[in-house]
Amino acid sequence: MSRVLLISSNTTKEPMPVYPLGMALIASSLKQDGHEVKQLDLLFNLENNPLSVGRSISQFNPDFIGVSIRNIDTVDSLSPRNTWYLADIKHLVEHIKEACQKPIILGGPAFSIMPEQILEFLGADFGIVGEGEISFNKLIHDLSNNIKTKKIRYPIGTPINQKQFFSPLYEKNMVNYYFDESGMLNYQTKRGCPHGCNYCSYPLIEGKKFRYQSPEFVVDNLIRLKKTFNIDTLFFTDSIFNDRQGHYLKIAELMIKKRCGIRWAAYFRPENITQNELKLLKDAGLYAMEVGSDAACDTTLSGIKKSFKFDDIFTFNENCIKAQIPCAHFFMFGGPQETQTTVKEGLKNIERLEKCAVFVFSGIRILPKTGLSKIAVDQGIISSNNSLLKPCYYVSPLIDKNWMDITIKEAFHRRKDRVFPPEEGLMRMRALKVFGFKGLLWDMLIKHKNNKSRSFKL
Ligand code: B12
Repeated sequence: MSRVLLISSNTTKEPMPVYPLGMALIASSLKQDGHEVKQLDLLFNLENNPLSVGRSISQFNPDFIGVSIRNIDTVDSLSPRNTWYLADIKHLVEHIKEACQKPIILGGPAFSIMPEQILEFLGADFGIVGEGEISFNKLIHDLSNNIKTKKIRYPIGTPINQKQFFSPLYEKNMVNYYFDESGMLNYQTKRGCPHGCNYCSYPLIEGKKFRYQSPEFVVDNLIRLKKTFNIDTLFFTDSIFNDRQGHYLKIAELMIKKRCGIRWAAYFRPENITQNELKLLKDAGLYAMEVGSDAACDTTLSGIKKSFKFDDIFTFNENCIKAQIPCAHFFMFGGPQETQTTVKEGLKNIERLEKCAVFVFSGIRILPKTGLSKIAVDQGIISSNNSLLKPCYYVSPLIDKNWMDITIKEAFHRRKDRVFPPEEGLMRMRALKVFGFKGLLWDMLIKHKNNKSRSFKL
């Protein structure tokens, strides 16, 4: 059996610190196989001890080191911080190499989006694309037995099945830190995304088919989380919570039946949802929805290959108002087929969305192996040999970005529930945090009848 040091390299606290769930799952699967595991979370540890990496390596003396990489950048073309997280992670890898000569294995959502580029840039030894629970154990087995192996493994082709899901190995001191800082913990109930949106990386990370945990498994884990750590609020990290098969409703039913007592938020796709379903979700603890509306008119929705129309977004929002569930819609302007006409139409459409928060991004981060990257090459926006490691944004050649940004800003002027540029939202969140507020916080920007204690005068 091996000694494995897992390091979560993510240190960003914006928009909130996010518990390193991927690392907790890898730790769980390694433990189950009998390995000795230490989880080192840089965000939590560096605050307490900047020397934690070197110290952990010399104290724990690992045989293997796994580095989890969550973010590449902020996906925000207007971010004045212009953050590119991989630079710090390169320093981390150099630091590890100075401390020991053990194999460094990379994984995580950011790594899975551009594995070849990141492995080369960081100079690590191996990498696993997509879910790592079973494949990490196999890699360790092969390396320990001198079995020849490729530098990068792609387990997405043989995804883990329903019975192979693991319960995350949450650690008490980390849970306390993240819950205190962000007011929530996280849990994933299923993997995969069957939708073919052309800019999106989710199928690269999780595969194209939904793979569900059984409702019993989910709810037992939630109850354990609550009992062990006294956690009452969480975010379901599923790419999309409302799958068309209605598996999410079964989870909600069981949460009610077992009196789970947890309030939660999740990502929703703006598709047909009935009042009865919304009531069920609310009874099960749903308190806020982040809606992947993504483009603001039918032309640009079809430009990014969405199968819904703006009317669906509108109806979804109206249903949520009736059910009194706060919603935040996320839109990207500047995608394929964006013109002055579609920007104006989109802003008019957004005006129709009442009692909700709206966040707008300008341009779309181009990621490799996506339909958008092909369009960008065809339109001469990027060259075909661009590694896309550094932030690169698609902006429709039919639009002047400056004009678009100014027009959106003017349209949202003086509205607290409309956020553009995205950094504006971070500033509002920071201000609220100073007053001790925690959580998603955008729900405080909306007037809702059932939301009195958390409402802002607009
Ligand atoms: C939910 C989510 C959020 C929520 C998180 C809520 C919460 N409290 O947890 C919110 C809205 C807050 C959020 C914010 C952001 N997010 Co986000 N988010 C996601 C999402 C949909 C799921 C992440 C998740 O938790 N998955 C579940 C866990 C269990 O899976 P996992 O971490 O991938 O781990 C598995 C594998 O990756 C692998 N693995 C993980 N670690 C390791 C380590 C080793 C050694 C190995 C072998 C394998 C391995 O095995 C794990 C188990 O199978 C992903 C997209 C996606 N589908 O992955 C984007 C994603 C991670 N986010 C992204 C980004 C950019 C951000 C923000 C920077 C956006 C912004 N400007 O605000 C912030 C950063 C927040 C932060 N503090 O880090 C990007 C990151 C890549 C990139 N383009 O840079 C993603 C991939 C989406 C995208 N646009 O492409 N996010």
